[in-house]
Amino acid sequence: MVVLSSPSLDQIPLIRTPKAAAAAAGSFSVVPAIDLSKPDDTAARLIVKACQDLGLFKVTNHGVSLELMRRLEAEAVSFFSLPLLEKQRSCLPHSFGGYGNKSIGANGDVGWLEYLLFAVTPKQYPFSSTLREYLSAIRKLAQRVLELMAEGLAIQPRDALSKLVMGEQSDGLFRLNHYPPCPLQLLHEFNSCLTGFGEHTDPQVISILRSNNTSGLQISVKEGSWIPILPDDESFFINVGDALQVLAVLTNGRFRSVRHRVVADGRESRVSMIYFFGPALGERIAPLPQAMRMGEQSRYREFTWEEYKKAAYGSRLSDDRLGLFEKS
Ligand code: GA4
Repeated sequence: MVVLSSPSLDQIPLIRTPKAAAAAAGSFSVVPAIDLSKPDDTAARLIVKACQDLGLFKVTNHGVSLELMRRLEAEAVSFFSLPLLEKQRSCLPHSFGGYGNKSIGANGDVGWLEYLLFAVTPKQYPFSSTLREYLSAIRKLAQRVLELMAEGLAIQPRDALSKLVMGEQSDGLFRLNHYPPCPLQLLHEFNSCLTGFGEHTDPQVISILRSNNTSGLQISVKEGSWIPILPDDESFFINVGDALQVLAVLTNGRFRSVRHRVVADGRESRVSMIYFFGPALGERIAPLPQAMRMGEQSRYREFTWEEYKKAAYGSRLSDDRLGLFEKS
């Protein structure tokens, strides 16, 4: 278990999270676990089903070593253990957002967390060799999963989806989040419902998340009801983002950009690392023609990733961003 103190978050403006429906009954959702060592057609079919049912799945036998995952986690823990001033001063090369503390985005959202957020492109140099190694392993994983997805959707060529996010110009982001423990008194006051990262969907194509063994992640498949996800530090959780929901318009059901949030546990430190795979800024985000039936229309007007990203970054975390692009 990771144990970190929370000296830097003392003044956080706290927000209560509405209780999760399923949590009240004490049940946890079982996220489909897709074994990547199984034959491709099996994995491909299961991935597509999970993207339609929940918009979330986890992968096992993914080929990324647990040692690498733990090594990066340990580096994150040492970074977050530094004094606040040092963290704030830490200037990452090519940093996009750098270090952030309780404030999320630019429009007033807050949460019980601190983080490092920065842009990743194949040419850029992340701040440690462990991170470089990790990002390269996750890129390979994303490529594999997106190729399986294309296979499951019967889309040709096999790299139709993966090439959107693998190019030199692709707009990837990486985020290290630390949700510190909080004083017991506060936990009681908030009835164990302290917002870590408020509800939202990810704007990108897919996101690949790994966290330590702490609970906190919840998803919503029905408005207003939340399902806690059992932690699993050996698997990667992969979720559908807004861009993929638009791209994968299927005749037999849509992919869901899953609404998710993190409720701060308060007792344990949660450390998560997420790679968000976005396309190049000029990429057109429109349904893949191969997946649509003849004559079928998209629910959204056409837009580029740049337009969508601009709208997303001007929105509040919980906003329905795709709604802005729906045809009237
Ligand atoms: C959600 C997914 C990623 O964490 C992120 C977030 C971004 C940010 O933290 O700056 C946003 C959020 C995320 C969507 C709406 C806007 C932008 C905060 C926010 C209020 C890095 C991303 O790409 O979009």
